[in-house]
Amino acid sequence: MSDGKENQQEKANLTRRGLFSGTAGAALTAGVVGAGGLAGLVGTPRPARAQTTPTELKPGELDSYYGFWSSGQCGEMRILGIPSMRELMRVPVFNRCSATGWGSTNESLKILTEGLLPETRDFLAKRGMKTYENGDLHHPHMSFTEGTYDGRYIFMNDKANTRVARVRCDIMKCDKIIEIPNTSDIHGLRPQKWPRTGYVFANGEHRIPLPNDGMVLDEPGKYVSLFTAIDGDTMEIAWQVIVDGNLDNCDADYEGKYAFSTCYNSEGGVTLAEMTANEQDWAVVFNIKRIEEGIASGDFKEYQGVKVVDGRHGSPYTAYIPVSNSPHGCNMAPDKVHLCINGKLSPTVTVIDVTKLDAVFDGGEPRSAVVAEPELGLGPLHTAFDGRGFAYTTLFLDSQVVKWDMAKAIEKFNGADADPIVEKIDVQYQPGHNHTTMGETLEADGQFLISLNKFSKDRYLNVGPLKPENEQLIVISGDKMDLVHDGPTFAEPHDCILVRADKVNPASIYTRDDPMWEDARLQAEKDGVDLDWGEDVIRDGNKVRVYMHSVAPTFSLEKFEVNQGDEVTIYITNMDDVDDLTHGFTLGNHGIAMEISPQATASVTFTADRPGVHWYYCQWFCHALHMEMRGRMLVHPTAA
Ligand code: RUQ
Ligand code: CUA
Repeated sequence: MSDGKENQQEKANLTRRGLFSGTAGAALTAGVVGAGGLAGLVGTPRPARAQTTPTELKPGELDSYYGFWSSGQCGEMRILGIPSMRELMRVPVFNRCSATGWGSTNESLKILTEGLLPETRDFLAKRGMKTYENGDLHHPHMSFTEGTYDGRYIFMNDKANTRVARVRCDIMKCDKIIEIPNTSDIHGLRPQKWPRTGYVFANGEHRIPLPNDGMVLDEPGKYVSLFTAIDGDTMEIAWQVIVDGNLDNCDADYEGKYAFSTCYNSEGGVTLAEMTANEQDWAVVFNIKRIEEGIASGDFKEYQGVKVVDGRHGSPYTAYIPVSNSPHGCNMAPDKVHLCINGKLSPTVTVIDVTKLDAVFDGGEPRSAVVAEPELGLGPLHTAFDGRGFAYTTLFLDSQVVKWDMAKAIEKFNGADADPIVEKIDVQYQPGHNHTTMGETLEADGQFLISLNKFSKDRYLNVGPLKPENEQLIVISGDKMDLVHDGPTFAEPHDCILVRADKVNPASIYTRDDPMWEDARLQAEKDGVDLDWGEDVIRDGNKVRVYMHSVAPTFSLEKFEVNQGDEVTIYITNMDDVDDLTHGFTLGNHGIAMEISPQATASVTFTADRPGVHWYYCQWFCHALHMEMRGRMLVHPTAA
């Protein structure tokens, strides 16, 4: 390393240490970190931390947790390594992906279209679209078995276009997307924790008429919001419940009895002023067994093929527990007992003892299940847990995370002179979700906390008016919270989960019988082509099917010919079976590119309406002769 570089490295280290040593100082000095400015910062020694949780990885060392990240309006899921905060992968879900061809390959289009409602398909077809091109992915959560992550699937919502998707954890690809009928804008999403997933619960956030067919328009009193239970195995809708108010976030208990949602807009308003007029809104409790019994006994109405029960006030299916105005986060503690409802507009978190809910459903007073309501600070949005009885709540307005003691909060609620607040730490800035390692499972281990901050302001080099967000890693294994890392992210990761690495065990290469390309397999059989090693050009009227395989650095067809106007489908199987040997297929000047990972088949269909010579090439660097991995499509002009 040259002196200059070393100096820079040293500066970077100092900057980091300096910035972490005092957050007030950081706010003042960020953006003016010249050599001179640094001296003052570095002079402030940071308190020694009791280092029980290693945070810094050397090159080549592996992270101890997977982080599964939402990406908000980017529509994809991201995988990070924790504690390094390195971004490891992006998994396209509701978005389009230029690299992998998600949204243009036949395999991805099938997943993106098969779960759409017929009405949506028609609507999109009229606009020349097969599926939506955007999504707003907020909440990725893994499937559970007996209260902990089981490494099968990750489920996630699309707020923008009212969908729920599933990612297979064996290959880290989305395999199902469904549109949720009868409701609008899926927001909160959580899987059932016990005995297994089971149901995936999803909240329709915005209230609309049911049915929303134009017969009711400006009559907000007739709008409703629906809670949906999806069968996580089949990705079919099990049932829906009509509720009062707008549903926001949700969670489930550790007994398989109840699911919960925060619910605002008890006013039934449509403007901000109307929606926040009441002093109180609710936590809604869904009684799963009663709902299942209600459906079995025929107490439902069917809308768009879904069984819908009426869970508005007075129904046997729900309980509405009054909490302060406009609650947001809804977080079940790993002690199996306490549910935290985050106040947002109120400085409080309402703690509900879920063992008291049976009595509420037997006619008890709804507030009798509330066992604490600590005042924590301004703008509490989400709460995470360490498995040791402490809770960590983000304070959006205060730009802080507050660590508090649940037992003390309960004592205080019962009149004891107790202070539940243990510590507050500044975060940069405006935190939304937070999450602890394994914190939403019975294996919560209290090692790390991530604060997902909506604003980064001065924490990074200025990149223009659109700023990244800032995600901060906080060590929580010691007595004091210790902020150890800033990580910029692009719009807008709402939520994440931190999963112990041994819970997830993805494959390194595909198996040839993967269901992902079932259609290609069936078509090759019909065409009498060996999908693995064969290559052929099959003409079927003006449909042409081109089969080839790839082995670095070649495509088995270096040339194929079609006629202008043919509908061409290209099937490529990657017969390499070594880690990292992904090939690609990019067809020049056709807007076509796709990923073909080891032992996978991928296909794409297009109309060959440009006569001439068109090169295709491999866009995944696979070999010393990768640049030469290419071929030609010759398109014969049709006689005019
Ligand atoms: S939300 S910042 Cu979409 Cu989960 Cu709370
Ligand atoms: Cu195959 Cu590059």
